[in-house]
Amino acid sequence: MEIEFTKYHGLGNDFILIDNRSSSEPLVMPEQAVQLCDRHFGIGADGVIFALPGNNGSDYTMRIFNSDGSEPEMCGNGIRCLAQFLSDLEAAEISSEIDDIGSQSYRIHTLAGVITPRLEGNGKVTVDMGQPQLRAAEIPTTLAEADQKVVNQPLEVAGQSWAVTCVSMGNPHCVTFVEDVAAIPLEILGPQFENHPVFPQRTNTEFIQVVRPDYLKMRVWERGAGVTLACGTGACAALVAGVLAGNCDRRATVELPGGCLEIEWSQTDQRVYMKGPAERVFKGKI
Ligand code: ZDP
Repeated sequence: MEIEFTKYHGLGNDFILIDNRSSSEPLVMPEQAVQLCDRHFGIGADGVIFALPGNNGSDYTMRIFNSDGSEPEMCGNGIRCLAQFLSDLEAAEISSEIDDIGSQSYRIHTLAGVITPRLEGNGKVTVDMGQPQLRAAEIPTTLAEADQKVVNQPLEVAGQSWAVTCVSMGNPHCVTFVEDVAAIPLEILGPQFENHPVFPQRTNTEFIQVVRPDYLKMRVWERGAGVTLACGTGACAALVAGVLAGNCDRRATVELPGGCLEIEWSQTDQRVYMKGPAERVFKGKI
Protein backbone atom coordinates (compact mmCIF):
# COMPACT_ATOMS: atom_id res chain seq x y z
CA MET A 1 0.00 0.00 0.00
CA GLU A 2 1.23 3.47 -0.86
CA ILE A 3 1.29 5.90 2.04
CA GLU A 4 1.82 9.65 1.63
CA PHE A 5 3.98 11.44 4.15
CA THR A 6 5.23 14.95 4.77
CA LYS A 7 8.48 15.78 6.50
CA TYR A 8 8.48 18.64 9.07
CA HIS A 9 10.95 19.88 11.62
CA GLY A 10 10.89 22.06 14.72
CA LEU A 11 14.39 23.48 15.24
CA GLY A 12 15.94 20.51 13.49
CA ASN A 13 13.97 17.95 15.54
CA ASP A 14 12.52 16.25 12.47
CA PHE A 15 9.46 14.09 11.94
CA ILE A 16 7.63 12.11 9.29
CA LEU A 17 3.96 13.16 9.47
CA ILE A 18 1.25 10.79 8.30
CA ASP A 19 -2.35 11.70 7.53
CA ASN A 20 -4.08 8.99 9.56
CA ARG A 21 -7.47 10.72 9.84
CA SER A 22 -9.34 7.88 8.16
CA SER A 23 -8.33 5.22 10.68
CA SER A 24 -7.84 5.02 14.42
CA GLU A 25 -4.88 2.64 14.07
CA PRO A 26 -1.48 3.97 12.86
CA LEU A 27 -0.89 3.13 9.17
CA VAL A 28 2.74 2.26 9.97
CA MET A 29 3.98 -0.32 12.50
CA PRO A 30 6.77 0.49 15.00
CA GLU A 31 9.29 -1.74 13.14
CA GLN A 32 8.56 0.10 9.90
CA ALA A 33 8.93 3.44 11.71
CA VAL A 34 12.47 2.42 12.72
CA GLN A 35 13.32 1.83 9.03
CA LEU A 36 11.70 5.06 7.85
CA CYS A 37 13.62 7.09 10.48
CA ASP A 38 16.98 5.65 9.41
CA ARG A 39 19.07 8.47 7.94
CA HIS A 40 20.91 6.21 5.48
CA PHE A 41 18.45 3.45 4.63
CA GLY A 42 15.22 5.43 5.04
CA ILE A 43 13.70 8.93 4.90
CA GLY A 44 15.55 10.06 8.02
CA ALA A 45 13.78 11.47 11.11
CA ASP A 46 13.72 11.52 14.91
CA GLY A 47 10.22 10.03 14.90
CA VAL A 48 7.02 9.25 13.00
CA ILE A 49 3.85 11.16 13.96
CA PHE A 50 0.28 10.18 13.12
CA ALA A 51 -2.68 12.57 12.83
CA LEU A 52 -5.56 10.33 13.97
CA PRO A 53 -9.25 11.11 14.52
CA GLY A 54 -10.08 12.88 17.80
CA ASN A 55 -12.00 11.39 20.70
CA ASN A 56 -13.92 12.73 23.72
CA GLY A 57 -14.37 16.12 22.09
CA SER A 58 -10.77 16.59 20.96
CA ASP A 59 -10.19 17.61 17.33
CA TYR A 60 -7.49 15.04 16.60
CA THR A 61 -5.33 12.43 18.30
CA MET A 62 -1.54 12.44 18.06
CA ARG A 63 0.53 9.30 18.31
CA ILE A 64 4.27 9.15 17.83
CA PHE A 65 6.91 6.46 17.46
CA ASN A 66 10.50 7.32 18.37
CA SER A 67 13.25 6.36 15.92
CA ASP A 68 13.81 3.17 17.99
CA GLY A 69 10.12 2.20 17.62
CA SER A 70 9.12 2.98 21.23
CA GLU A 71 6.03 5.12 21.82
CA PRO A 72 6.37 8.25 23.99
CA GLU A 73 3.40 9.91 25.70
CA MET A 74 4.11 13.36 24.30
CA CYS A 75 6.33 15.33 22.00
CA GLY A 76 6.61 19.12 22.17
CA ASN A 77 8.33 19.89 18.88
CA GLY A 78 6.27 17.18 17.26
CA ILE A 79 2.95 18.67 18.31
CA ARG A 80 3.94 22.02 16.77
CA CYS A 81 4.73 20.15 13.54
CA LEU A 82 1.41 18.29 13.83
CA ALA A 83 -0.52 21.59 14.18
CA GLN A 84 1.19 22.97 11.07
CA PHE A 85 0.52 19.71 9.21
CA LEU A 86 -3.20 19.76 10.11
CA SER A 87 -3.49 23.37 9.06
CA ASP A 88 -1.77 22.57 5.73
CA LEU A 89 -4.10 19.58 5.18
CA GLU A 90 -7.20 21.62 5.96
CA ALA A 91 -6.05 24.52 3.78
CA ALA A 92 -5.59 22.14 0.84
CA GLU A 93 -9.13 20.83 1.34
CA ILE A 94 -11.10 24.07 1.58
CA SER A 95 -11.33 26.01 -1.69
CA SER A 96 -8.83 28.67 -0.88
CA GLU A 97 -10.49 32.05 -1.18
CA ILE A 98 -9.10 32.76 2.24
CA ASP A 99 -5.30 32.44 2.04
CA ASP A 100 -4.57 33.69 5.51
CA ILE A 101 -6.40 31.55 8.02
CA GLY A 102 -4.80 33.57 10.81
CA SER A 103 -4.60 32.22 14.31
CA GLN A 104 -5.93 28.68 14.62
CA SER A 105 -5.92 26.23 17.47
CA TYR A 106 -6.48 22.50 17.91
CA ARG A 107 -7.37 20.31 20.86
CA ILE A 108 -5.10 17.30 20.48
CA HIS A 109 -5.63 14.10 22.43
CA THR A 110 -2.27 12.55 23.48
CA LEU A 111 -1.18 9.89 25.96
CA ALA A 112 -0.32 12.89 28.20
CA GLY A 113 -3.87 14.31 28.06
CA VAL A 114 -5.32 17.05 25.84
CA ILE A 115 -2.66 19.45 24.56
CA THR A 116 -3.59 22.66 22.72
CA PRO A 117 -1.30 24.07 20.02
CA ARG A 118 -2.20 27.42 18.45
CA LEU A 119 -0.78 28.61 15.12
CA GLU A 120 0.23 32.25 15.40
CA GLY A 121 0.13 32.83 11.64
CA ASN A 122 3.85 33.74 11.41
CA GLY A 123 5.30 30.24 11.25
CA LYS A 124 5.35 30.08 15.05
CA VAL A 125 3.19 27.78 17.14
CA THR A 126 2.39 28.31 20.82
CA VAL A 127 1.48 25.18 22.75
CA ASP A 128 -0.37 24.92 26.04
CA MET A 129 1.62 21.96 27.36
CA GLY A 130 -0.47 21.56 30.52
CA GLN A 131 0.84 21.35 34.08
CA PRO A 132 4.11 19.56 34.79
CA GLN A 133 4.00 16.58 37.12
CA LEU A 134 6.59 16.61 39.84
CA ARG A 135 5.99 13.71 42.20
CA ALA A 136 8.55 10.91 41.96
CA ALA A 137 5.88 8.30 41.16
CA GLU A 138 4.59 10.48 38.29
CA ILE A 139 7.99 10.90 36.59
CA PRO A 140 8.42 7.89 37.21
CA THR A 141 11.56 7.55 39.31
CA THR A 142 12.58 5.77 42.48
CA LEU A 143 14.91 8.64 43.44
CA ALA A 144 12.50 9.81 46.16
CA GLU A 145 9.37 8.68 48.03
CA ALA A 146 6.39 8.34 45.66
CA ASP A 147 4.74 11.68 46.58
CA GLN A 148 7.97 13.71 46.91
CA LYS A 149 9.62 16.03 44.37
CA VAL A 150 13.09 15.28 43.08
CA VAL A 151 15.08 18.52 43.18
CA ASN A 152 18.89 18.55 43.12
CA GLN A 153 18.95 14.93 44.19
CA PRO A 154 22.34 13.18 43.89
CA LEU A 155 22.52 10.49 41.20
CA GLU A 156 25.59 8.41 40.51
CA VAL A 157 26.36 8.10 36.78
CA ALA A 158 29.70 7.21 35.15
CA GLY A 159 31.51 7.30 38.49
CA GLN A 160 30.36 10.82 39.28
CA SER A 161 27.60 12.31 41.41
CA TRP A 162 25.16 14.60 39.54
CA ALA A 163 22.51 16.83 41.16
CA VAL A 164 19.38 15.97 39.18
CA THR A 165 15.88 17.45 39.08
CA CYS A 166 13.06 15.37 37.60
CA VAL A 167 10.00 16.65 35.76
CA SER A 168 7.28 14.92 33.78
CA MET A 169 5.74 16.80 30.86
CA GLY A 170 3.70 13.67 30.21
CA ASN A 171 7.05 12.04 29.39
CA PRO A 172 9.97 11.67 31.82
CA HIS A 173 12.85 14.15 32.04
CA CYS A 174 15.97 14.20 34.18
CA VAL A 175 17.55 17.69 34.24
CA THR A 176 21.10 18.47 35.37
CA PHE A 177 22.49 22.01 35.67
CA VAL A 178 26.14 22.33 34.65
CA GLU A 179 28.74 25.09 34.22
CA ASP A 180 29.38 24.41 30.54
CA VAL A 181 27.04 22.32 28.36
CA ALA A 182 29.61 22.17 25.54
CA ALA A 183 31.94 20.16 27.79
CA ILE A 184 29.39 17.37 28.48
CA PRO A 185 30.15 14.03 26.73
CA LEU A 186 26.48 13.54 25.79
CA GLU A 187 26.95 10.33 23.79
CA ILE A 188 28.62 8.67 26.77
CA LEU A 189 26.44 9.99 29.61
CA GLY A 190 23.11 10.04 27.72
CA PRO A 191 22.57 6.28 27.49
CA GLN A 192 23.64 5.79 31.11
CA PHE A 193 21.08 8.34 32.37
CA GLU A 194 18.42 7.04 29.96
CA ASN A 195 18.74 3.45 31.15
CA HIS A 196 19.56 4.07 34.83
CA PRO A 197 17.62 1.65 37.07
CA VAL A 198 16.06 4.59 39.01
CA PHE A 199 13.99 5.36 35.86
CA PRO A 200 11.65 2.40 35.23
CA GLN A 201 10.29 3.98 31.98
CA ARG A 202 13.81 5.16 31.01
CA THR A 203 14.23 8.94 30.75
CA ASN A 204 14.98 11.88 28.48
CA THR A 205 18.14 13.60 29.73
CA GLU A 206 18.89 17.34 29.61
CA PHE A 207 22.03 19.27 30.54
CA ILE A 208 21.44 22.95 31.17
CA GLN A 209 23.72 25.94 31.47
CA VAL A 210 22.16 29.06 33.00
CA VAL A 211 23.53 31.94 30.91
CA ARG A 212 21.12 34.39 32.59
CA PRO A 213 17.99 33.72 34.68
CA ASP A 214 15.99 34.33 31.48
CA TYR A 215 18.33 32.48 29.09
CA LEU A 216 19.23 28.80 29.28
CA LYS A 217 21.45 26.72 27.02
CA MET A 218 20.46 23.08 26.68
CA ARG A 219 21.77 19.85 25.18
CA VAL A 220 19.56 16.81 25.13
CA TRP A 221 19.78 13.04 24.94
CA GLU A 222 16.32 11.75 24.09
CA ARG A 223 14.89 8.49 25.27
CA GLY A 224 14.51 6.28 22.23
CA ALA A 225 16.11 8.78 19.85
CA GLY A 226 19.56 9.72 21.22
CA VAL A 227 21.15 13.11 20.53
CA THR A 228 18.65 15.44 18.83
CA LEU A 229 18.91 19.10 17.81
CA ALA A 230 15.94 20.08 19.96
CA CYS A 231 13.33 18.72 22.35
CA GLY A 232 10.21 20.70 23.18
CA THR A 233 9.09 18.76 26.23
CA GLY A 234 12.75 18.82 27.36
CA ALA A 235 12.96 22.62 27.10
CA CYS A 236 9.74 22.89 29.16
CA ALA A 237 11.10 20.43 31.74
CA ALA A 238 14.38 22.38 31.90
CA LEU A 239 12.62 25.64 32.73
CA VAL A 240 10.41 24.01 35.36
CA ALA A 241 13.47 22.32 36.90
CA GLY A 242 15.32 25.66 36.88
CA VAL A 243 12.45 27.32 38.77
CA LEU A 244 12.28 24.46 41.31
CA ALA A 245 16.05 24.57 41.86
CA GLY A 246 16.07 28.39 42.10
CA ASN A 247 18.20 28.75 38.96
CA CYS A 248 15.99 30.72 36.57
CA ASP A 249 12.89 32.89 36.01
CA ARG A 250 9.43 31.50 35.22
CA ARG A 251 9.86 32.79 31.69
CA ALA A 252 13.01 32.20 29.64
CA THR A 253 14.51 31.56 26.25
CA VAL A 254 15.91 28.05 25.91
CA GLU A 255 18.68 27.78 23.32
CA LEU A 256 19.08 24.34 21.78
CA PRO A 257 21.56 23.26 19.10
CA GLY A 258 18.75 23.74 16.51
CA GLY A 259 17.59 27.18 17.73
CA CYS A 260 15.52 28.85 20.44
CA LEU A 261 12.21 28.16 22.17
CA GLU A 262 10.34 30.60 24.43
CA ILE A 263 9.06 28.86 27.56
CA GLU A 264 6.85 30.15 30.37
CA TRP A 265 5.60 28.36 33.48
CA SER A 266 2.57 30.48 34.29
CA GLN A 267 2.15 31.55 37.90
CA THR A 268 -1.59 31.96 37.32
CA ASP A 269 -2.61 28.56 35.99
CA GLN A 270 0.64 26.59 36.62
CA ARG A 271 0.58 25.47 32.98
CA VAL A 272 3.64 25.53 30.74
CA TYR A 273 3.51 27.48 27.46
CA MET A 274 6.01 26.82 24.69
CA LYS A 275 6.49 28.91 21.58
CA GLY A 276 8.60 27.98 18.57
CA PRO A 277 8.67 27.30 14.83
CA ALA A 278 7.41 24.34 12.78
CA GLU A 279 8.42 24.02 9.15
CA ARG A 280 7.45 21.78 6.27
CA VAL A 281 10.42 20.33 4.37
CA PHE A 282 9.11 17.97 1.66
CA LYS A 283 6.43 15.44 0.71
CA GLY A 284 6.71 11.92 -0.62
CA LYS A 285 5.21 8.46 -0.93
CA ILE A 286 6.31 5.32 0.86
O1 ZDP B 1 9.86 10.88 25.62
C1 ZDP B 1 10.45 10.46 24.63
O2 ZDP B 1 10.67 9.24 24.46
C2 ZDP B 1 10.95 11.47 23.60
N1 ZDP B 1 11.98 10.92 22.78
C3 ZDP B 1 9.75 11.88 22.79
C4 ZDP B 1 10.03 12.97 21.81
C5 ZDP B 1 10.15 14.31 22.50
C6 ZDP B 1 10.41 15.43 21.53
N2 ZDP B 1 11.77 15.57 21.14
C7 ZDP B 1 9.90 16.77 22.06
O3 ZDP B 1 10.14 17.75 21.35
O4 ZDP B 1 9.25 16.85 23.07
C8 ZDP B 1 9.73 15.18 20.27
